[in-house]
Amino acid sequence: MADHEPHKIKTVRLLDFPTYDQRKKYLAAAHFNVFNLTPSQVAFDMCSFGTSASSQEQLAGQLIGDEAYAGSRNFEALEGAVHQVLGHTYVCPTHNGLGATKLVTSTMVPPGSVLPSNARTKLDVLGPMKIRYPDVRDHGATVFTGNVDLTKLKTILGAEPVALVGLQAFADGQNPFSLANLRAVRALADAHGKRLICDGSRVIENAWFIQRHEPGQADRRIADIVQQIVKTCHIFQLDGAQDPKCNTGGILTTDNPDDHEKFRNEVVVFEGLHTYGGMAGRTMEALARGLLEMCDEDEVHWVMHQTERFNQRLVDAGVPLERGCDGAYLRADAFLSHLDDHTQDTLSAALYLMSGVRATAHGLAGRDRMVPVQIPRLAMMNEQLDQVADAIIALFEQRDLVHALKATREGHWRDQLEYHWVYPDLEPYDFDTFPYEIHTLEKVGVLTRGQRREAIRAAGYNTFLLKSADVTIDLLTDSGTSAMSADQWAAYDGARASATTSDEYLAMVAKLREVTGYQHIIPTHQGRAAEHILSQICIEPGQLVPGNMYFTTTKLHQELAGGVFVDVIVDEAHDPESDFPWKGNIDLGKLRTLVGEHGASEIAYISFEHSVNMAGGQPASMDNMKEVYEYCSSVDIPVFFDATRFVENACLIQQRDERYRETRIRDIVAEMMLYGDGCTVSGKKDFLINIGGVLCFREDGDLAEEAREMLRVYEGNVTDGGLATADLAAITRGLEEMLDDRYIRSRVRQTQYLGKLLLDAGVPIVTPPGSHAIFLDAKRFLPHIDQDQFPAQRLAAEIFVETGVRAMERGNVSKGRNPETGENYRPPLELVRLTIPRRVYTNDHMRAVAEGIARVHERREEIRGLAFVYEPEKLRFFQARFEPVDAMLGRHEG
Ligand code: P71
Repeated sequence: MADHEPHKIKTVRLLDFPTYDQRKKYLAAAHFNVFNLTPSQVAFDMCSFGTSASSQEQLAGQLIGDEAYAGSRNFEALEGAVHQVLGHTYVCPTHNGLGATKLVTSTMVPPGSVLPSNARTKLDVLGPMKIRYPDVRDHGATVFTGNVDLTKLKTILGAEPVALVGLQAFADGQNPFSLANLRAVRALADAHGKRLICDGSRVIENAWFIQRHEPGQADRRIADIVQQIVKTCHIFQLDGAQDPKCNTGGILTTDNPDDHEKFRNEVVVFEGLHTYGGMAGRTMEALARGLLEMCDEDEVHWVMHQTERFNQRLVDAGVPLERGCDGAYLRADAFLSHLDDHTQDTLSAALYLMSGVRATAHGLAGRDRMVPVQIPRLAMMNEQLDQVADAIIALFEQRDLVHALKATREGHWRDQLEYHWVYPDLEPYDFDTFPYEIHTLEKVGVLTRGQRREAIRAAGYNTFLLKSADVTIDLLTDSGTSAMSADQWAAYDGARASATTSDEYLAMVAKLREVTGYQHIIPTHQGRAAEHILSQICIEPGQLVPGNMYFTTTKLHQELAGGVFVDVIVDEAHDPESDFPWKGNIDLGKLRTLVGEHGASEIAYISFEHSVNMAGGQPASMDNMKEVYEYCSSVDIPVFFDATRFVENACLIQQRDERYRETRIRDIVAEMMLYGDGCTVSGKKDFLINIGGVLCFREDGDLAEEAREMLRVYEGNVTDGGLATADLAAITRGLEEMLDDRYIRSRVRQTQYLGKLLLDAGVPIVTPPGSHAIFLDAKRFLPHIDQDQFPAQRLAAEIFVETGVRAMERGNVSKGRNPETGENYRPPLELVRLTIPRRVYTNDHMRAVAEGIARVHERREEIRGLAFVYEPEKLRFFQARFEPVDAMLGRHEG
């Protein structure tokens, strides 16, 4: 059973969770037919058609070779994918599944003929075309409920003018057929000289069901079963908006050149040319890639696991449903058994009113009595699905309160229906989860344990030297690793590049002024560039720079400017077991003593970091920021924040300081920034971007001018700092998204969830869990390894071998050597950082991480230390290489 997604999130689409009052308003305006709601009025849109998350390769393909009209290269890609995946020789492209059906009916179904099939949903198309459509599904079947009743089919073949024998894979979303039945249907069709056509839009789900339930099929691969299904049919059709994860598109494939010739001649009439069939080139490209990806064993198993889990939760609560291959099909009449009329639309309206979830029947009114609650393929996380299920269960428990909709407009099609309603008094269901869905994804590494052991050895036991592609869950850093939103990408794409003053620059400055309250905003390519400039203009050689624990690049730039970093963080920060909630605080006593000893003029400025990285992502309290600022103002020492993780700090203030529980994140941030004179920011963290930084000053225009002098020389224009204009646009958009309370809470809660799982498993971590990372305490994890044999470095390596998770050493190796003694510093904190990228991983990933680390913890006694085989002079942790001491001993002895 898959225990986490075999991919990570590449880009997200933001979700609104409309309030109860908004939902009432929207529903009335939609005439109580949820079809009329738009996605922005909906919390979760439970429809699997054209709503799939796509792969990053599909997304990239959208920009390749569009609109060639004749002989397009995208069509060649599509043909190649069809040959490889489906195995048919000929492919006729169509604009979607309807286009394919149209070509088949107009070339192969003469008036008056009949088309027996196992699916009822086809009625929506064939009914209006006046094609008779006898149901040949075996209603007595219990496992393969989509199987054809062969006796019935035989009778029809013998008695009626059958045009084609139709089959649908996972018919109506609920009924799979078996390979045995498929072969028998084919034989029967052959015996009567008829063609078998299969609509395989859900062929993957059907193949998975066969793998699971048909005797002798368990060891076959999905890809194999899919090809057998296709090759057993004369004609195969597929809607691109289903299994191939596209937003539209379709194909019609066959091995028969004469049939293909018919389709080719017809396609130009209704669809487009035979080499694009009414699809844009980009759709063909995405379809080709989608076909190549759709049989991926891990991906299929993950999707089906999600579906089964969702169904099971509902079944366990007694909700009446049919298990679907892509979700739950609620039995509306049983769900609202006290109502006579309009049960489907009433159920849809009630669920929306209560929770904002949209689930609705489509097509012809009265075709069936189901409300499908479909899961958009790969787009939702289990936590979200659990909550959708809980909303349905909560409605089921209150079903007696629901009265029936009253029809005010009738129609044949569901989208035509309109109603009036008296709102039932339902208890609203509020979502409390990640406010985004998955838009595109990136597959993650799938090395075996043996391959990982070899990879870490080749990387000199340094996780910085591993290849990302070999990593399954990458917790090296939260820096530059965020998943951008579709809105950020749109802003990025829409930006007009300029080497002068861009609109994007002006917008970013305005936004940052609003967020920080600081007047002078200077873009830099990333954080260390801002640190370089600040250090150079504000530090006189020999001056002290007190700060709340060092960060590697920050301290290095202070030293390069001739400054001396002095740690004035509270003592609790150095104690991984202390539960003090504000371990990021500056110890005002230490600071006063320092100033008393050296005089204020010897202090360049205070380097005050939010959510202190090296301490474990620990916050400073609002009171501490106030007190430090008050004191420093009184003695004329400037305070500069490292505001890299200021939103996370604000979130922890909201969580831990009673007085701020109801204060919005953006207001907490604004107050925090009041207590400083400026800041450096690595935008690659809280700003939700992959590159960028800023240097800001509250009001000191002279300092800002000095900084710009350096910027022009070292970085780029004063209006871009060396960033692309497009990156500025992504920053501005990210600044808004990071301040969404729902987002930042879900982010910090995810980190805390990982912390809790590890604590529950008895793994020693720095407490309390911080905001961006969980830090393992290597001294307690591996007490038998001396610090000069780098327990944290070894632990990070072992975690990779055990689980494919990449972490980062933050201990003796990172701290370096004391230049005077030449000895390692042996810092009090010897940690392994598990850093959570923003919007990239799900809680199922977190669970897998915790379980893997718990396994390492169980075998901790067998783990040995490391020795340097190569040690660079500066920032040695990046490039250092090691060898296990056990191996070296072995070598020396042998
Ligand atoms: C992190 C990073 C990236 C990093 C940097 C150096 C060594 C290892 C990893 C970067 C920060 C940071 C703080 C608080 C400034 C920077 C430098 N963090 N301040 O945590 O955390 O910013 O990378 O944009 O230049 O993995 P920059």
